[in-house]
Amino acid sequence: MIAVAGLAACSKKEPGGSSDDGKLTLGFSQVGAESGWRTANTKSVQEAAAAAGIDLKFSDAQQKQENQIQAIRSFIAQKVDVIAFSPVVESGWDAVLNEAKEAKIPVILTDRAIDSPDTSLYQTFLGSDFIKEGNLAGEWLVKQYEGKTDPVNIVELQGTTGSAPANDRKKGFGDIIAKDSKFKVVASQTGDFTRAKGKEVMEAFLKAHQDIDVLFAHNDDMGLGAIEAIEAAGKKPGIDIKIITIDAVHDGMQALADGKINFIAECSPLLGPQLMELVKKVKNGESVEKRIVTNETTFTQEQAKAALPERKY
Ligand code: GYE
Repeated sequence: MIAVAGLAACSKKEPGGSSDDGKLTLGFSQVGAESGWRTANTKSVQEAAAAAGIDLKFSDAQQKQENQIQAIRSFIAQKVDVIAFSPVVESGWDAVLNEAKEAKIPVILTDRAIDSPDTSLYQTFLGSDFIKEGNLAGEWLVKQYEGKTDPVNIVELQGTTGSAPANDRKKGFGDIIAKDSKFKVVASQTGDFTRAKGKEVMEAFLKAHQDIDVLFAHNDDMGLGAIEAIEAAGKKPGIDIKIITIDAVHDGMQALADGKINFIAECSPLLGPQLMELVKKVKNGESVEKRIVTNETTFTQEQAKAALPERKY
């Protein structure tokens, strides 16, 4: 009896959310506009929604979890068909996602994961394998110093504290270099995924440590900010200090091709088209894979030169 009543209540929900034109409505809560990656991701989501005829309610959280929670609550109040979001940090989502579940609005995680053990709070998670990206960065570094015994002093610019890409890239990189004790992370701090913060923190690293051999930055933008700091300190990025980053957005690829970055592990921001397919499927009640991993590659300086002319972002 109870189950039947529940179903009846569910089928009474107005289809199409607040739009009365019969279009599917998607509420999307974006992290912010902190990096070139994010800008490309936003564009991909907006263009793909338009192409799929999906009515997109887009909200920018300016890197604040409280703004994302507010946006999700407002999507629930507006009775959107599907909610998608890229969680700024991993923890603290259970309450608001339970509200979405109560309201029978399916949720899709894009780009970043949450750490809740309750996987019924979302339908699927579409995005990169950040641990693998960190592994790839570490493996490249290990190869560069093969056969050498001198200590290698590494500084690390972490992404946003508590975010899935910062946690996982740190771990992925750390696991690989831990196998050889010559690799030493002499300083590791957050640069919040931005150019300005990357520059500021690198300036502090350079003041505190005279003998930095390698910079591992969790994204291109922080690496680009750090390049400015390194040049201002009279050193040559890519030569005096080897630089490894993640993303492979246009400016990062340009710096790689110019010899200022040494290696980039790609993280694709072009999630829009796949996301719209998933939105349609979950709305139709079709089953979807719980985890969908993005296809990615890596770039050396030579590969960046070859890829740049065709690069879309
Ligand atoms: O690497 C960084 C952005 O979550 C994968 O967020 C994304 C990361 C990306 O700010 O540039």
